[in-house]
Amino acid sequence: MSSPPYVLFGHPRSGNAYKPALLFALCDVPFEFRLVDVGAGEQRAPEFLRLNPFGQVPVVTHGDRTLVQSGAILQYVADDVGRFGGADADERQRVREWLLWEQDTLFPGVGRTRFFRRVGGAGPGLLEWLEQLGERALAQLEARLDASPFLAGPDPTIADVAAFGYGHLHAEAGFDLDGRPAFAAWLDRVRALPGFAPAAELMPAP
Ligand SMILES: N[C@@H](CCC(=O)N[C@@H](CS)C(=O)NCC(=O)O)C(=O)O
Repeated sequence: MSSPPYVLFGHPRSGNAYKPALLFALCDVPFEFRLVDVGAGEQRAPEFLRLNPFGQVPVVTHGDRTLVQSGAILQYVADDVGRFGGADADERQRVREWLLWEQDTLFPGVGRTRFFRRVGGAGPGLLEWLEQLGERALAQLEARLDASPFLAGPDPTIADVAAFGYGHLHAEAGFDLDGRPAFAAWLDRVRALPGFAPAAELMPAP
């Protein structure tokens, strides 16, 4: 394990910020949490933009390194800790594929649908498009998890951590578990992993 302390800048309602928090918990790696109030626009403050020019959470600092983009952060931490990165070259390739898929399909389909359902502001065409993407993402997860206990293979990896970030928020986006038994069983399997903790516990609001 590495020596400098990890610091996570995030928000308890952010599925993207939950991913590194959950990985730290699963790996029993201590980290300091700093709340960024994205609702109040703190992610666009000049001091935060110096940390992450993309103006988003999560950000993780590790010594003098600043890490952004949740999937890239997961890969960094998995490499650093030597866990959850995939057992061999084939699994590590599957992990990379699912990490990109998560940002391409699951996050917009479930995460953005959840966001617009909560705060409004999406025209009907956009919301419908995002909902269709969410349906597709959950169907693809169901198909994969019907064939394999975890996304990259028999054991959990950062691909599962990434997909759990928004997968577990499906209900807040208006999707249910009907007809998705493999997905439901996988959610339970992830929740049963040693060290698992919910987002609100790992990223407490003051
Ligand atoms: N691709 C980024 C997405 C991060 C992201 O969308 N973060 C949201 C919270 S979940 C955010 O900071 N939104 C505020 C904003 O974009 O102004 C990642 O994987 O880290």
